[in-house]
Amino acid sequence: MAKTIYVLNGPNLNLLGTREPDIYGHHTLADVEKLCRDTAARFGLTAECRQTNREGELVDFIHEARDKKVAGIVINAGAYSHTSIAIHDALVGVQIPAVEVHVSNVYARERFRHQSFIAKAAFATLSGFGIEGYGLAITGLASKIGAAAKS
Ligand code: CA2
Repeated sequence: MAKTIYVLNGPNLNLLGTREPDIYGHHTLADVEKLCRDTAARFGLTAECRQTNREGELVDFIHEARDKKVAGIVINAGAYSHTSIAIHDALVGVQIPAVEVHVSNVYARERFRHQSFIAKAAFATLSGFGIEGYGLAITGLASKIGAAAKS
């Protein structure tokens, strides 16, 4: 059976493509999720995509990933990246390989975006590649978990 990965998006990422295109581009969350499903399929993986505006629900999704024996997590925790010890602790607790993604280059923005609690629990971070960062994250995650590209 195909291995499953979770793609988790946090607060306000449902607004992608509707405002601030200079920072976040024109693509929508639906575009992100399609890109993730398509990229995962290239490695024989199934991407299950979730978005929530609630911190605790992100924690619940991470716990659910452990219960369902998910092979990896791609997470853009949005603004919670910069504040949430709870999400950090959940990722450390489940011991599932995780990649952090940011659409924008957070290091070229306000100082408060330079800190990430998620980065400390992830094996890699991608920031500033636009939505392509999700595809790159899945490619890196596939390599990490030993999922080879299908011909
Ligand atoms: O660059 C990213 O992916 C962020 O995680 C996006 C978060 C931000 O708080 C992080 O610092 C960096 C915000 C997501 C809000 O997305 C919007 C998209 C369009 C219009 C308004 C908000």
